[in-house]
Amino acid sequence: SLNWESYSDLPVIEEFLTELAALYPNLMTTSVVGQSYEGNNMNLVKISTGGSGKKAIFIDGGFHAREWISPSFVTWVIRELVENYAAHPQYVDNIDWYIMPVVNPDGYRYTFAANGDRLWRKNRRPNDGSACIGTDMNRNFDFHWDEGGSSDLPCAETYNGGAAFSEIESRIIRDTILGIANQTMVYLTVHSYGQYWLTPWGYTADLPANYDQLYDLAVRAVDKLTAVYGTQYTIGSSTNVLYVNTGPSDDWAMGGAGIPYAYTLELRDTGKYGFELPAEQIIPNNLETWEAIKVVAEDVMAM
Ligand code: 0X9
Ligand code: ZN
Repeated sequence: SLNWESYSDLPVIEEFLTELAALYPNLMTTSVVGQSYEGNNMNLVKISTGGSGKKAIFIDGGFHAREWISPSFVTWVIRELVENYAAHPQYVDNIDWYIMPVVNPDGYRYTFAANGDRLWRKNRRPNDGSACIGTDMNRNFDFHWDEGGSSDLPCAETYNGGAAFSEIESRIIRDTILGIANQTMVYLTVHSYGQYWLTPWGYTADLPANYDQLYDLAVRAVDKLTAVYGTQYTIGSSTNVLYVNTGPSDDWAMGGAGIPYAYTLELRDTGKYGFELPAEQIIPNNLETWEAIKVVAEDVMAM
């Protein structure tokens, strides 16, 4: 069963979701919002005490297959909100949480497979007219799509898919977010690595109109994260602190879906182990990052 002492493949994560939802039916429901290209489930967790008109936070993990700490952290958030509800009931009483722990399930499973590739990034749909497989789902969203920092070549790691929303997984994420966009205040997409707390935009060095607010919340969240073990994060807009890239989900969440706050989190580390973060770091990573999520939740409660 799922623990945070090692990394878990999709079936173990799904079993965890099913079991937790069965134990806490008044707090958590899981649904399958679609199937990936290879027929894996696209799971959506809703954590809520019911009622209507509540503000929401949407979190996804596993965009990039090899970033194993991402689903590991996102499942930790689920556990914390549900199993540890009594320690901080206000987060679930006042906020609806929508969480998709593994949005690239085919790629994720491939990184665990004996005949797979631990460092696979993209999804697993074969490309027409090419021997190379997969699209970078974080270059596939329809907001300034294909305007730089993505590739038109199917063999590239940052292949944009050839058209916006060419990928079934991207479309399922899009439709899921659009279904709750009017209540969603914050979109968080969890990646690794680099220890960055990124705001849009990726398509331009210009800053979003609400950048001061985006930045202010990020600083307070990162302060709490750093306070746990001293882990340093870099905060800023994607273009300004990382690189130009177009078609990522956070740009679309703000620019396309109209969600006021969107962030990409790049979790541990800064490159010593990179995507292959040792399992001993899972719990420390998750403990410190959870402190930041609490700050986001407190702000959403005040919005
Ligand atoms: O390049 C990416 O997709 C992300 N980094 S990663 O190493 N996890 O692949 C960064 C995306 C940042 N978001 C925007 N540029 N808007
Ligand atoms: Zn990533």
